[in-house]
Amino acid sequence: MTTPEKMEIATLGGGCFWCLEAVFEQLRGVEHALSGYSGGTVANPTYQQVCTGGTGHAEVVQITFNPGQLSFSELLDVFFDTHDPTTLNRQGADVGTQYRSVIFYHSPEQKRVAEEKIAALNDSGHYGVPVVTQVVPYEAFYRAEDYHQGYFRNNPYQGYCQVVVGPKVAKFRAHFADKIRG
Ligand code: MHO
Repeated sequence: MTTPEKMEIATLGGGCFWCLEAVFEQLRGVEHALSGYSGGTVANPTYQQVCTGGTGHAEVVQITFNPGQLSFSELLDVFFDTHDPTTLNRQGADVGTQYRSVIFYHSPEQKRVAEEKIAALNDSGHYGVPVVTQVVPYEAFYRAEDYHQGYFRNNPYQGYCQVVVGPKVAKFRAHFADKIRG
């Protein structure tokens, strides 16, 4: 008999949640990835409200993962490779605080790992410019509307999916070929 593994939760913002969700749901060790909103001032915001930037939420993906198969540090390696953590409140053409790069930590350990990862990226000059990713305590997550869940999987031919999400997923699959779920 094997004891069930205790799952860990991570909540990450790195631009449009369609992108992050599409990447993380393919990562081995991830049980599920949900698109939603964190870090704002009103409960249960709608997508329309978040899009205005006025509620303060970031588009995020909440990831439930098995730390026995995938560490939080490995999860962050994927996060930092698949979005641009150097552009403040912006990912490519998507501009606004809802697209900010942010790690909502769920434990002192996650906070430490995140801060160490960012320091290491900055020390190595990996991006050539400083990382602007926020590291802030997790407070709440509001699941996005149903049509946002699995958006890339369900709408692969939608324009944004073809132009923005698809290339990010392809890059992830090339860089982390050994970590893709079977
Ligand atoms: N600029 C894109 C972003 C989508 S994302 C879920 C759009 O409006 O379609 O924020």
